Amino acid sequence: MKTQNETPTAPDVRDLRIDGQRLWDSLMQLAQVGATPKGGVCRLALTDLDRQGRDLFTRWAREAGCEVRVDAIGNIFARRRGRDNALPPVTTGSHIDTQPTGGKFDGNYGVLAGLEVVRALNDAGVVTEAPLEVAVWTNEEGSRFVPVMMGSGVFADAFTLEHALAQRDNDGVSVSDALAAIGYAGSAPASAAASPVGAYFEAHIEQGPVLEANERVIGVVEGALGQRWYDVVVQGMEAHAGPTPMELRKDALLPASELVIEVNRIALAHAPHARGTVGWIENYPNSRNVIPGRVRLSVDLRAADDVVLSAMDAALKEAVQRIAAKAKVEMTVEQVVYFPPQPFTPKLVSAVRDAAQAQGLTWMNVISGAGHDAVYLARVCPAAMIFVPCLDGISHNEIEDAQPEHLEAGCNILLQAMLQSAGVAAVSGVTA
Ligand code: HGY
Ligand code: MN
Ligand code: MN
Repeated sequence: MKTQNETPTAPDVRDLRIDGQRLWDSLMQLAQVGATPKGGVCRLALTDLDRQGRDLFTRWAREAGCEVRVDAIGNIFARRRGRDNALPPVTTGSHIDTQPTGGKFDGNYGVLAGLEVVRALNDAGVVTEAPLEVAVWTNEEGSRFVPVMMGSGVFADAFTLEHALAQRDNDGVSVSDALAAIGYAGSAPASAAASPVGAYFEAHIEQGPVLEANERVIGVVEGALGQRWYDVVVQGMEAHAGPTPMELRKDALLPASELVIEVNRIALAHAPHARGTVGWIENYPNSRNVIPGRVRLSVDLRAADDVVLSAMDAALKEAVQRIAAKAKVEMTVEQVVYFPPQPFTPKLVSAVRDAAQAQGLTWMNVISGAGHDAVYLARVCPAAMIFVPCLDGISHNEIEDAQPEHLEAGCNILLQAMLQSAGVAAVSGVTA
C-alpha cells in the first residue's frame, strides 16, 4: 500500500483480502432459514422461508451501506456506490432459493460472497470507480416453478415477465400471487435494458467432482451446458388391478417407465458431456390396487453442443411416439425450458484465472454442468463464474458441504476480479 506522502497512483489493492470467518458465519446464519434435520436447507422459491432469507440479506446489505431495490420479478439488487455512479455496475450474486433437499452453499455462497466483498471494501475504505451490485435472483432452481433461472431469465429477456408471473406450481399457486404474498413484487423494471450491467461475476460451488478429483481450489468456468426441460403426460385409464386382464389394460406407468429408460439411453448415446434425468414423477391415482391412469413426469436434457442437444430432443420425441404407439396410450411432450450452451466472456474468464494465479491458488478450466444465473446474464453483459469444490462433488443433497478455506479463496478471487472490472478510485482516503 502507498504511504501518505507518495504521489497517489492507482491504489494497489492486490493484497486486499476478505474476512473468511465472517463469510462462513453469514453462510451458517442464513442456513438456519429453512434448516433441515439432516443439515441441509429447504427454502423453496417464493415461500415464507424465501421471504425470511431475503429479509435477512436485505438487512445485512443495508447495514453494509447498500441501497436496495427490488424488481418486478422479485430480483433484489444491493448497490454499493462508486465514485462515478453513472457507470453501469459491476454485479455479482446468485440465488437463495433451494431444492427441497438442498444444501447450505448452492446459490447462498454466491450471494453472501458478494456481500462479503462489499463488507471487505468497506473495512478497507475502498472507493471503486463504478458502483457494485449484489443480486439475489428469483427462483433459480426451477423446482417449485419453471422455468429454471426465472428471475435472471426475465432480466435478460429470455422470456417475458408476464410468462414468468403466470406460471403455477403443482398446487396451482401462481408466481404472481406467491411473489405478492412474500412482499417482493418490486417496482424496479426487471430488465437489463432498463438497468444495464457493466460486468457480472458469480461465485458458486462446483456441484460436481472435477475440482476435488484434480485437487484444484478454483474452477475457471469457461461456459455452461445447454439445457432442454420438458413436461410429459402419459394418459392411460385407471382400472381395477384384479379383474382387468393384462391384455386389456391402459396402464400409464408402463410406457412412462419405458420413457425413463429411454431418457437415460439417449444421454449415454451422446456421451461424454450429455446428461438425461427424470427427476419428478406423479403417478395417478397412486393406489396399490388401481392400474395407473395418468403419469406426469419431467425430462431434463443437457449437452455441451447445441447440435447434440437438438439430436437428443429429436431422439426423445421419437421415443415418445414409438412408446405411445406400442402401449396404445396418449403421450404429450411440452418443452418448458431451453437455453443453448453458454460460453462466458474470455476477458472476464482471464481475470478469474489471473487472480487465482496471482494468489498462488491451484486452478483449472471447467465447464459447468449446472445452469446458473450467469448463463442468462452472459446474454446482456460480459460474464464469468468462479467455482470452488464441494465435498465429494455432492449437491442438491442435504449433505452438501464445502471447506471454509475454499469458500474464502473463491471469494478473494471474486473480490479481485470485481475490482479489476470496476476500477479503484481511492483506498482509505488515498485517491487515484
Ligand atoms: O438445474 C440446474 O442446473 C440448476 O441447479 N438450476
Ligand atoms: Mn445454484
Ligand atoms: Mn441448484
